[in-house]
Amino acid sequence: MADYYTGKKEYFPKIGKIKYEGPRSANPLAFKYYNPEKLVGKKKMKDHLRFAVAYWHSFCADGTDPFGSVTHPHPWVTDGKTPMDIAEHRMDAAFEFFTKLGVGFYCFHDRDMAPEGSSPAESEKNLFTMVARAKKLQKATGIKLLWGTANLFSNPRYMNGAATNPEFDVLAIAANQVKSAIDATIELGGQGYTFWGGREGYMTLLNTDLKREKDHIGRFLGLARDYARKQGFKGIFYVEPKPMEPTKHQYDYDVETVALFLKNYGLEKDFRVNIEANHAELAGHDFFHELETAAALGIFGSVDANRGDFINGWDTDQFPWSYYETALAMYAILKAGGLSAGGLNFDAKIRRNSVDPADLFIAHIGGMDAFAAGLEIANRVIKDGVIPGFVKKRYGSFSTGSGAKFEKGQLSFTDLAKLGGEKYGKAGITSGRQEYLESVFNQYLLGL
Ligand code: XLS
Ligand code: CA
Ligand code: CA
Repeated sequence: MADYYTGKKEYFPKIGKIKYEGPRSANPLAFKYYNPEKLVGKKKMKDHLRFAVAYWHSFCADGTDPFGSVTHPHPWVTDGKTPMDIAEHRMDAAFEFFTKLGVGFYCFHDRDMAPEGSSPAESEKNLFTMVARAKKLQKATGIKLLWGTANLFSNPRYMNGAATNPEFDVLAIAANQVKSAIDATIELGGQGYTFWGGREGYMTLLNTDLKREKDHIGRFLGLARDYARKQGFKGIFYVEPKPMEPTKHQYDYDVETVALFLKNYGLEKDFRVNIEANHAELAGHDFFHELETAAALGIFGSVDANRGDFINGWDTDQFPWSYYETALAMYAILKAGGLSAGGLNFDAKIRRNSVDPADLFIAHIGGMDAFAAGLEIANRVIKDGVIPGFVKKRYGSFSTGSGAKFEKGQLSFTDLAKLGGEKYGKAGITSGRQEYLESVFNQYLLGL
């Protein structure tokens, strides 16, 4: 059993269970808006928001960037004797963090949890040793696995892609790795399994057969799904769109691109999208757009809640803080029927110069508060009904008469043209009232 639970070692000894203290609290280690048991509409906040912590950024990332070395020397790493020893201590620290923070879920890559061995068999053994420990810790704490995934981008063998690698052997090695990661996810009762195509794209088309690569990854995902279903996996598969970085062009560019990809390869029944706010921005969209698009296409699944920086054009993976962003996101999510089996995963890292051990807590608390406030604002928008009512009315001409017939497919193009001929006049000169709606939204933001 883990160090923390046997009382042998605490990794965050100065920090206790984080509590809700309300908006006026000056305690950085308390929630200001996230009050897990509070009812918002018919559900508790914690059930609306389904927060998850990302294992990789929180317990593996060490502040290294292309310009500098480690700034976060984690005690579970510096005290560790072997890679497996480090992995065990890291997991204990992780579960201590999850419980003190009070989140219900976590997400992991195979290689975050267990070190790669010198053979596939050794890697699998390492992973399953750690899975056994995680299973005990999940049972002791009630923390659940939102989704698992395989890291198919760090090892040099994946420099030309994994499922889209021009060499068949690499694709087969990736399958071997994904099989173990799926088995691990099933063993831990994971509610989802994610595919993020980090190196599944190209750096130049001069060396790339785009058609073959897309066919290969389409087939790969289908085979992985069939395997997982056969093993009894009942959860949701996610593709996580991202337009670029580390490749120049990634095949799962954005939600719309992924939707077509899923249809083309017969994956649309089992797969949904895991939408990351930061990736939406990199694709030239806003987060709201990607969420609404996914909902419209019936593939909305889960969320990576980390944002970018509008001034920087890369994946900064920062914790959310803007109420506009979280309120618009929660508005889209509530309209889509909520998160169901998905969650809000903080795929975010503290800044390199955030070196106080409390910073990891404060970052998550801030992100959770931002989404809790966003949820309340979105709930007010929906409850009050002015904005949704405006939209409904705006399309009212399609709800009755000829408009309704058109939507039901009861008009031919000739019928339509004939009606158009009769409708000449003032049609179309109607205000979209954007500024009005924006100012109404601002009122909800302040709770009015
Ligand atoms: C990287 C991605 C990655 C996925 C999981 O940009 O966000 O962290 O979420 O592989
Ligand atoms: Ca990211
Ligand atoms: Ca992500």
